[in-house]
Amino acid sequence: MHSIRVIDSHTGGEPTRIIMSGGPELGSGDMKSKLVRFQTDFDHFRSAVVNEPRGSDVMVGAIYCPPESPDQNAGVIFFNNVGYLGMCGHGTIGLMVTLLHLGLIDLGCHTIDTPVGPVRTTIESRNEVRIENVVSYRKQSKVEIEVEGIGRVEGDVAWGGNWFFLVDLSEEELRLDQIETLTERAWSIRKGLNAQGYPEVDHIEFFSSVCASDAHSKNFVLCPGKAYDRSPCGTGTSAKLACLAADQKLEEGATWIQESILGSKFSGKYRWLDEAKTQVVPEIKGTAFVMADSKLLLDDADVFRWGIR
Ligand code: PYC
Repeated sequence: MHSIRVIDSHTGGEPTRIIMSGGPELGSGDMKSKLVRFQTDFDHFRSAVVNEPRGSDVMVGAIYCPPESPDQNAGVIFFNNVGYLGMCGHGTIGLMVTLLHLGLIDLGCHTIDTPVGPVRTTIESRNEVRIENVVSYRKQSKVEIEVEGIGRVEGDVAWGGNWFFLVDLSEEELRLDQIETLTERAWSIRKGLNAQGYPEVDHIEFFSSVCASDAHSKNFVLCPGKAYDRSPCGTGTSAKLACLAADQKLEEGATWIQESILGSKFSGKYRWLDEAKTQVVPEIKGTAFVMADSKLLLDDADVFRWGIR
């Protein structure tokens, strides 16, 4: 019988399950090479941890690793029901709250290595974390695609640690009781986009200006495995900040409150990385809660021990 110790948390309603021990041995090297080893040799661990019957489509998993260099505090690789994520904002907030809960780190500043670069974090209290995300940018604005069953759709392609297609639905109200139609709409857009020259984009983000009075925008984010993000999505909010900056719709340093489809909120701001103003360094702040400290058991006799794939 193999056992894996995991800690579950949620950030604005979006779960994160972190492998603390009993996970795959990823060896030494940088986070990119650890990610390749995970994908190539140990993908069954990913499925065992996040897929049914132990997990669900919405579960985001993570493996806590040693950092690339002793100057950093930890390394992390995020994954989901279908594969791996470059970065994960809600997951990093969950990771920091988890490490604090376990007494592995203190309040204050810590740098975490991810496969797409280091992320600086500040744990402000037991549940509140600020992250300085990886450099983000808008790759292309006003991309027009033809979507089966919908017609012409326009949006921006942007990087916020993952690739996003951001569609402005300003006049529409994004409501929880429309999850199924929003999911199908976003999935059709993703298929159209991937077929029409943007294979890298795996997150679709709708945003509306119909939102809570203390927010600037409400979003609906469809993740790569067709589950919607319950949180406002840290990498999606970073991509949004990059677009706002490029359009000169938000001043450097000004606060942006992003509401999720559930009503949970992240606050964000950005600073320009370069004088030419092509890339931003986003900062995202959110709240996470630890929910479980458990041992997953993988019984050799169980045909579903590596999850339903
Ligand atoms: O918070 O960056 C995020 C995220 C990505 C996928 C789900 N959440």
